[in-house]
This record gives sequence, C-alpha cells and structure tokens, in this order.
Amino acid sequence: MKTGIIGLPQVGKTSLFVMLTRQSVAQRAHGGPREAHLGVAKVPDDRLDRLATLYNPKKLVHATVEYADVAAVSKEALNETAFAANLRNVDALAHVVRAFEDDSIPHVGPIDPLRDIKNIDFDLIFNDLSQVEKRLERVEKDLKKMKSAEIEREHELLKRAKVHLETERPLREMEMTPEDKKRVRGFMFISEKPMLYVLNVRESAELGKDMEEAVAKYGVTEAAARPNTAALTVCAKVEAELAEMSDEDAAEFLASYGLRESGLVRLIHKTYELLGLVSFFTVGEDECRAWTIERGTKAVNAAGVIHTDLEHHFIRAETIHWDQLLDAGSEAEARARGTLRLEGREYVVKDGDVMHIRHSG
Ligand SMILES: Nc1nc2c(ncn2[C@@H]2O[C@H](COP(=O)(O)OP(=O)(O)O)[C@@H](O)[C@H]2O)c(=O)[nH]1
Ligand SMILES: [Mg+2]
Repeated sequence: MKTGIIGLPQVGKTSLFVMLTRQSVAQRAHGGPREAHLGVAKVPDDRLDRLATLYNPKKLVHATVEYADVAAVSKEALNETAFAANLRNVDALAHVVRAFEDDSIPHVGPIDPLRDIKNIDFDLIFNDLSQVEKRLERVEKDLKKMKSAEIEREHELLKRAKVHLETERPLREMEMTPEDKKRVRGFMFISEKPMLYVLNVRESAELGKDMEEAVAKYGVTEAAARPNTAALTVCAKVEAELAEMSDEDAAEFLASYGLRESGLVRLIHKTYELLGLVSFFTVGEDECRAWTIERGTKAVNAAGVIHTDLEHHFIRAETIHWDQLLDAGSEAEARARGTLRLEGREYVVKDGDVMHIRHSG
C-alpha cells in the first residue's frame, strides 16, 4: 500500500514523511526537485507486540506501508508527466494542510486550511478532467469506426465522469460499480484516490484538546465527511521530537500534551480505515507477523497473501482472535477452551485474527 504525501510548499510534507519513515534528510538529499522520495513505514501494532510475548519469536515482522514525498502540487507541476505519474501510482493521498501560524515560514496568504484544500482538490479535478476529455475524443472516434458494447459503456462512463468533474467534484465522490471501477482503473485518475486531509497544527500546551477541535475549527468537518475522504490533525513539530525518543519517553511526552497516540499511529490507522484494510497475524517461535488484507477477504485468499502455494493447496485455517489467544496463554489451552477453531475457504477473515493455514502441498 502506497500513500502519496501532497500539499502546497512549506506546509510540513517532508517533516511528516521523515516522521513516518524515520528517514534522515541526508538519506533523501538526491534526485531532482520534482522527484518523489520513497520511504517505508512500519505499521505499529500493539496486538502483534503482545502476541509476540507468548512466542518470543526469532523474528517479529510488522506490516509496512510505503510513503512518497511528492513535490508541492501546482498546475504547472501537474502538467509534467513525471510528476503526475508519481501521483497516479499511489493507492491513497495524504494532503498536508498548513494550520500552524509561523511568520518566518511563508504561505500563500493567511492560514486557511479549507481554501488550500479546495485549491488543491480543484487542481486534481482539473487534471482528471483534461484526461477524461482526451479519452472521450479517442473513444468517440472509435465509435464512429465500429460499434461495440464495451466501448459504448466506457463512453457513457466517461461522459458521466466529465459532468461530475465539471461541477468541481472529485471522482472519489462519484458512484461507480465494481465494473466501472475496472473500466477506469487504467487511467489512474488522481481525484479518484481516497483522500486524507492532514491538518498540521502548531504546538500548544493543550495540544490534545486543540487537535480534537481543529477539524471543526477550520471548517473541514463537512469536506472530510464526503465519500472516500477523511481528516486528521497532527503536529509535525511534536512528531519530530517523538521520533527521536525511546518508546517510554514518547509515551510520557504524549501524555504531557493530553495525547494517547502519536500522529504516526493515528495517520496509519486512518489510512487503513480509509482504504478498508485490516490485519491478520501468523505466529510461531520462528516468526510472528502481521499481514494486510482488504476487509471482507476470504480465508483462502488471505492464505494467498502469505504464499500463492498456500492458496492453491488450502485445506483449512486454524483460527482464533488475537485477544482470545492472549487470554488463553497458549494454543493448547485455546484448543482446550474451544476458542481455537477450524475455518474453511469461505470464512471471512476478521481484523485481528490469528491463523495457521493447513495445506496439502
Ligand atoms: N512552527 C511550525 N513549523 C513547522 C511545522 N511543521 C513544519 N514546520 C516547518 O515548516 C518548514 C517547511 O516544512 P517542510 O516539512 O520542509 O515542508 P514541505 O515544503 O511541505 O515539505 C520547515 O522549516 C519546518 O520546520 C509545525 O507544525 N510548526
Ligand atoms: Mg518538502
């Protein structure tokens, strides 16, 4: 899963990227100004850490997500093929919006998150609109040469997308059937990507409270409630300090601001929610590991995420919810209690399930 970090200049995109991926700025000092920097972030998961205490495994493997620190968004930049390609290649967008006051760091006019959100969304919408128009021309030419049901369906869909975009609404808000989604997948429309607005607020003594109130305070509540859209508040300054601390110190530091979780944890969780992703675990003395799947995935397909052979030779999945296993203290005890059970191919894997795949191969 890959998230593109976008936004205006000097809003905290790179600060956020560094905090998520713990990459030092020196590591990323190469590449041209429009080149996206890629980094991998470990998905923090307290459930996996607790399961690991039962097994003391040689390896503990968290799920990972990729982030791309894309150069600042502008109409000019979007016209560059390489820049647009960086945005097309991601699964979701995190738009970092400046909500912190600091006269020493320039910004386009006064601090106004909703204005910045609308402007960037507008640029993305406009970019998709020109793609749709180009494609429509081509499809209309094709239709003159030859009638085909599939081309006609694409034509209908593109016309609908055009009308939608012309009313300044992003494609992520347009209703599409799974077939429609497949039809437009190849275009990789930017405004179709799930969007997370990340308000970057200033440091304050009551940061916990200020963060809770920020989305409403800046009038972003309505925008964030739209389909495939969400909002989150972080303080990049505080996160940068957290990144340097031990886990214990970080917990204490967070508590002193009235916070429970770091922005990093909240951002990753919110992105999972937005994309409809959940985790399941495999456990053992060799390795305890988290795997990422889409909500609603069947046991047999979840097995395929681990290894295609497991999908092909799937028999059953020994399954237990992580907290029941922790509660029992061992698999033997869980089996005795009947909480460790056998599930078949069609079983829909739940967030937090622990599975052993039984296979014939
Ligand atoms: N006061 C304040 N400054 C910040 C905050 N977040 C980022 N900055 C500063 O804003 C400037 C631009 O940040 P950067 O992450 O490079 O922004 P980018 O251009 O969007 O990548 C840097 O000097 C940061 O230290 C914040 O929450 N508060
Ligand atoms: Mg930057």
